[in-house]
Amino acid sequence: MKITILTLFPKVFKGFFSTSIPSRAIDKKLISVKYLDFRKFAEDKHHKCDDEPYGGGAGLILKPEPLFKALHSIKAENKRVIYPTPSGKLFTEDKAYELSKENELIFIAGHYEGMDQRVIDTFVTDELSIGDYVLSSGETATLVMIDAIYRLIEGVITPESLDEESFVNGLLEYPLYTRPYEYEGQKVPDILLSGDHAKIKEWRNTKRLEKTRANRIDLYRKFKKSKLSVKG
Ligand code: 6GU
Repeated sequence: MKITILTLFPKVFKGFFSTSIPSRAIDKKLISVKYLDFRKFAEDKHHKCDDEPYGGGAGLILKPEPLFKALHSIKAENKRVIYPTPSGKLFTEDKAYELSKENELIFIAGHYEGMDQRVIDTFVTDELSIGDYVLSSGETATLVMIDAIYRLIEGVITPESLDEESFVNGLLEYPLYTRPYEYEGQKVPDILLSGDHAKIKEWRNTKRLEKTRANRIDLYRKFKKSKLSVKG
Protein backbone atom coordinates (compact mmCIF):
# COMPACT_ATOMS: atom_id res chain seq x y z
CA MET A 1 0.00 0.00 0.00
CA LYS A 2 1.25 3.42 -0.97
CA ILE A 3 0.51 6.01 1.74
CA THR A 4 0.93 9.72 1.11
CA ILE A 5 0.50 12.16 3.97
CA LEU A 6 -0.05 15.84 3.29
CA THR A 7 1.33 17.58 6.33
CA LEU A 8 3.10 20.70 7.49
CA PHE A 9 4.82 18.60 10.18
CA PRO A 10 6.34 15.39 8.72
CA LYS A 11 8.46 15.02 11.88
CA VAL A 12 5.39 13.97 13.84
CA PHE A 13 5.20 10.77 11.76
CA LYS A 14 8.84 9.87 11.34
CA GLY A 15 9.42 8.38 14.80
CA PHE A 16 6.44 6.08 14.38
CA PHE A 17 7.47 4.75 10.98
CA SER A 18 11.10 4.21 12.01
CA THR A 19 10.17 1.87 14.88
CA SER A 20 9.05 -1.72 15.42
CA ILE A 21 6.22 -3.14 13.26
CA PRO A 22 5.76 -0.07 11.02
CA SER A 23 9.44 0.00 10.05
CA ARG A 24 9.36 -3.74 9.35
CA ALA A 25 6.30 -3.29 7.12
CA ILE A 26 8.26 -0.69 5.15
CA ASP A 27 11.36 -2.94 4.92
CA LYS A 28 9.17 -5.79 3.65
CA LYS A 29 7.68 -3.38 1.07
CA LEU A 30 4.16 -4.01 2.36
CA ILE A 31 3.73 -0.26 2.74
CA SER A 32 5.52 2.85 1.54
CA VAL A 33 5.12 6.23 3.23
CA LYS A 34 5.67 9.61 1.57
CA TYR A 35 5.27 13.01 3.14
CA LEU A 36 4.11 15.94 1.10
CA ASP A 37 4.77 19.20 2.91
CA PHE A 38 2.21 21.39 1.16
CA ARG A 39 3.87 24.56 2.45
CA LYS A 40 6.19 24.36 -0.53
CA PHE A 41 3.17 24.85 -2.80
CA ALA A 42 2.35 28.18 -1.12
CA GLU A 43 3.69 30.67 -3.59
CA ASP A 44 3.62 33.93 -1.64
CA LYS A 45 6.72 35.29 0.05
CA HIS A 46 5.94 33.87 3.48
CA HIS A 47 4.62 30.51 2.26
CA LYS A 48 1.37 31.19 4.04
CA CYS A 49 -0.97 28.21 4.31
CA ASP A 50 -3.67 29.59 6.61
CA ASP A 51 -6.07 32.51 6.70
CA GLU A 52 -9.15 33.84 8.52
CA PRO A 53 -12.54 32.29 7.70
CA TYR A 54 -15.02 34.30 5.63
CA GLY A 55 -17.96 35.32 7.78
CA GLY A 56 -15.80 35.60 10.88
CA GLY A 57 -15.17 33.18 13.69
CA ALA A 58 -12.30 32.07 15.84
CA GLY A 59 -9.03 30.74 14.53
CA LEU A 60 -7.36 30.21 11.20
CA ILE A 61 -8.12 27.67 8.52
CA LEU A 62 -6.06 26.11 5.74
CA LYS A 63 -6.14 28.00 2.45
CA PRO A 64 -7.20 26.14 -0.69
CA GLU A 65 -4.31 26.94 -3.07
CA PRO A 66 -1.40 25.03 -1.46
CA LEU A 67 -3.59 21.98 -0.89
CA PHE A 68 -5.09 22.03 -4.40
CA LYS A 69 -1.62 22.27 -5.93
CA ALA A 70 -0.22 19.54 -3.71
CA LEU A 71 -3.16 17.22 -4.44
CA HIS A 72 -3.04 17.89 -8.20
CA SER A 73 0.73 17.18 -8.15
CA ILE A 74 0.08 13.62 -6.92
CA LYS A 75 -2.97 13.15 -9.18
CA ALA A 76 -5.27 12.79 -6.19
CA GLU A 77 -8.38 13.21 -8.34
CA ASN A 78 -10.17 9.83 -8.32
CA LYS A 79 -7.98 8.43 -5.54
CA ARG A 80 -9.00 7.61 -2.00
CA VAL A 81 -8.37 10.83 -0.06
CA ILE A 82 -8.99 10.79 3.69
CA TYR A 83 -9.48 13.91 5.74
CA PRO A 84 -9.36 13.23 9.49
CA THR A 85 -11.69 15.71 11.18
CA PRO A 86 -13.83 15.70 14.34
CA SER A 87 -16.83 16.44 12.11
CA GLY A 88 -16.37 13.28 10.03
CA LYS A 89 -18.09 9.92 10.22
CA LEU A 90 -16.80 7.65 12.98
CA PHE A 91 -13.65 5.70 12.05
CA THR A 92 -14.17 2.08 13.13
CA GLU A 93 -12.41 -1.27 12.81
CA ASP A 94 -14.75 -2.08 9.87
CA LYS A 95 -13.63 1.10 8.12
CA ALA A 96 -9.98 0.27 8.86
CA TYR A 97 -10.51 -3.14 7.28
CA GLU A 98 -12.17 -1.64 4.21
CA LEU A 99 -9.35 0.88 3.74
CA SER A 100 -6.66 -1.79 4.26
CA LYS A 101 -7.76 -3.29 0.91
CA GLU A 102 -6.79 -0.16 -1.07
CA ASN A 103 -3.54 0.06 -3.02
CA GLU A 104 -3.11 3.73 -2.33
CA LEU A 105 -4.31 6.11 0.39
CA ILE A 106 -3.83 9.85 0.72
CA PHE A 107 -4.26 11.58 4.08
CA ILE A 108 -4.66 15.29 4.63
CA ALA A 109 -3.42 16.08 8.12
CA GLY A 110 -5.21 19.34 8.83
CA HIS A 111 -4.15 21.95 11.25
CA TYR A 112 -5.70 25.05 12.77
CA GLU A 113 -9.50 25.14 12.93
CA GLY A 114 -10.16 23.33 9.69
CA MET A 115 -9.71 23.82 5.95
CA ASP A 116 -11.44 25.48 3.04
CA GLN A 117 -14.54 23.46 2.08
CA ARG A 118 -13.54 23.48 -1.61
CA VAL A 119 -10.63 21.13 -0.86
CA ILE A 120 -13.12 18.70 0.68
CA ASP A 121 -15.64 19.07 -2.16
CA THR A 122 -12.98 18.55 -4.84
CA PHE A 123 -10.77 15.80 -3.45
CA VAL A 124 -11.88 14.21 -0.19
CA THR A 125 -13.61 10.81 -0.40
CA ASP A 126 -13.71 10.07 3.35
CA GLU A 127 -14.14 12.57 6.19
CA LEU A 128 -13.43 10.55 9.32
CA SER A 129 -13.33 11.20 13.06
CA ILE A 130 -11.57 9.00 15.60
CA GLY A 131 -13.96 9.81 18.45
CA ASP A 132 -16.04 12.36 20.26
CA TYR A 133 -13.33 14.72 21.46
CA VAL A 134 -11.25 17.41 19.77
CA LEU A 135 -7.52 17.14 19.10
CA SER A 136 -5.28 20.12 18.47
CA SER A 137 -4.13 18.78 15.11
CA GLY A 138 -4.95 16.27 12.41
CA GLU A 139 -1.51 14.67 12.61
CA THR A 140 -2.24 12.52 15.65
CA ALA A 141 -5.64 11.47 14.26
CA THR A 142 -3.98 10.59 10.93
CA LEU A 143 -1.43 8.47 12.76
CA VAL A 144 -4.16 6.66 14.69
CA MET A 145 -5.99 5.80 11.46
CA ILE A 146 -2.86 4.67 9.62
CA ASP A 147 -1.89 2.47 12.57
CA ALA A 148 -5.31 0.81 12.61
CA ILE A 149 -5.25 0.30 8.80
CA TYR A 150 -1.73 -0.85 7.89
CA ARG A 151 -1.64 -3.61 10.53
CA LEU A 152 -4.56 -5.33 8.76
CA ILE A 153 -2.59 -5.65 5.51
CA GLU A 154 -1.66 -9.27 4.87
CA GLY A 155 1.88 -10.03 6.04
CA VAL A 156 2.24 -7.14 8.48
CA ILE A 157 1.35 -9.21 11.54
CA THR A 158 0.51 -12.88 11.94
CA PRO A 159 -3.12 -13.78 11.16
CA GLU A 160 -3.46 -15.47 14.58
CA SER A 161 -2.78 -12.14 16.27
CA LEU A 162 -5.77 -10.66 14.48
CA ASP A 163 -8.12 -13.57 15.15
CA GLU A 164 -9.15 -12.94 18.72
CA GLU A 165 -8.42 -9.30 19.41
CA SER A 166 -10.98 -6.69 20.40
CA PHE A 167 -13.83 -5.95 17.92
CA VAL A 168 -13.46 -9.29 16.13
CA ASN A 169 -17.01 -10.69 16.25
CA GLY A 170 -18.00 -7.39 17.83
CA LEU A 171 -16.63 -8.27 21.28
CA LEU A 172 -13.69 -7.03 23.34
CA GLU A 173 -10.65 -9.16 24.07
CA TYR A 174 -10.43 -11.67 26.95
CA PRO A 175 -7.90 -11.18 29.81
CA LEU A 176 -4.31 -12.31 29.16
CA TYR A 177 -1.69 -13.69 31.56
CA THR A 178 1.97 -14.60 31.28
CA ARG A 179 4.67 -15.86 33.68
CA PRO A 180 5.10 -15.80 36.63
CA TYR A 181 2.20 -18.00 37.78
CA GLU A 182 1.91 -16.06 41.01
CA TYR A 183 2.75 -12.39 41.47
CA GLU A 184 2.10 -10.24 44.55
CA GLY A 185 -0.36 -12.86 45.75
CA GLN A 186 -2.32 -13.00 42.50
CA LYS A 187 -2.47 -16.30 40.63
CA VAL A 188 -3.18 -17.01 36.98
CA PRO A 189 -6.64 -18.66 36.56
CA ASP A 190 -6.02 -22.42 36.76
CA ILE A 191 -8.12 -23.14 33.68
CA LEU A 192 -5.37 -21.56 31.54
CA LEU A 193 -2.88 -24.16 32.83
CA SER A 194 -5.26 -27.09 32.38
CA GLY A 195 -4.31 -27.88 28.79
CA ASP A 196 -8.03 -28.35 28.04
CA HIS A 197 -8.37 -26.21 24.93
CA ALA A 198 -12.15 -26.49 24.67
CA LYS A 199 -12.53 -25.35 28.28
CA ILE A 200 -10.05 -22.51 27.77
CA LYS A 201 -11.98 -21.34 24.72
CA GLU A 202 -15.23 -21.41 26.66
CA TRP A 203 -13.67 -19.46 29.56
CA ARG A 204 -12.31 -16.86 27.14
CA ASN A 205 -15.67 -16.46 25.41
CA THR A 206 -17.36 -15.93 28.76
CA LYS A 207 -14.74 -13.33 29.72
CA ARG A 208 -15.15 -11.51 26.40
CA LEU A 209 -18.88 -11.25 27.01
CA GLU A 210 -18.41 -10.08 30.62
CA LYS A 211 -15.86 -7.48 29.62
CA THR A 212 -17.92 -6.19 26.72
CA ARG A 213 -21.00 -5.90 28.94
CA ALA A 214 -19.03 -4.03 31.61
CA ASN A 215 -17.07 -1.66 29.34
CA ARG A 216 -19.17 -1.30 26.20
CA ILE A 217 -22.85 -1.92 26.73
CA ASP A 218 -23.50 -0.59 23.20
CA LEU A 219 -21.36 -3.33 21.64
CA TYR A 220 -22.80 -5.94 23.99
CA ARG A 221 -26.38 -5.14 22.98
CA LYS A 222 -25.45 -5.14 19.31
CA PHE A 223 -23.79 -8.52 19.73
CA LYS A 224 -26.80 -10.00 21.50
CA LYS A 225 -29.11 -8.65 18.83
CA SER A 226 -27.05 -9.98 15.94
CA LYS A 227 -27.41 -13.56 17.25
CA LEU A 228 -23.77 -14.09 16.33
CA SER A 229 -22.17 -16.86 18.32
CA VAL A 230 -18.64 -16.37 19.65
CA LYS A 231 -18.21 -20.09 19.11
CA GLY A 232 -18.88 -19.77 15.38
CL1 6GU B 1 -9.80 13.17 12.93
N1 6GU B 1 -9.06 15.38 14.13
C1 6GU B 1 -9.05 16.22 15.16
N2 6GU B 1 -8.35 17.34 15.09
N3 6GU B 1 -9.71 16.00 16.28
C2 6GU B 1 -10.40 14.87 16.33
C3 6GU B 1 -10.45 13.95 15.29
C4 6GU B 1 -9.77 14.25 14.19
N4 6GU B 1 -11.24 12.92 15.65
C5 6GU B 1 -11.65 13.20 16.85
N5 6GU B 1 -11.16 14.37 17.28
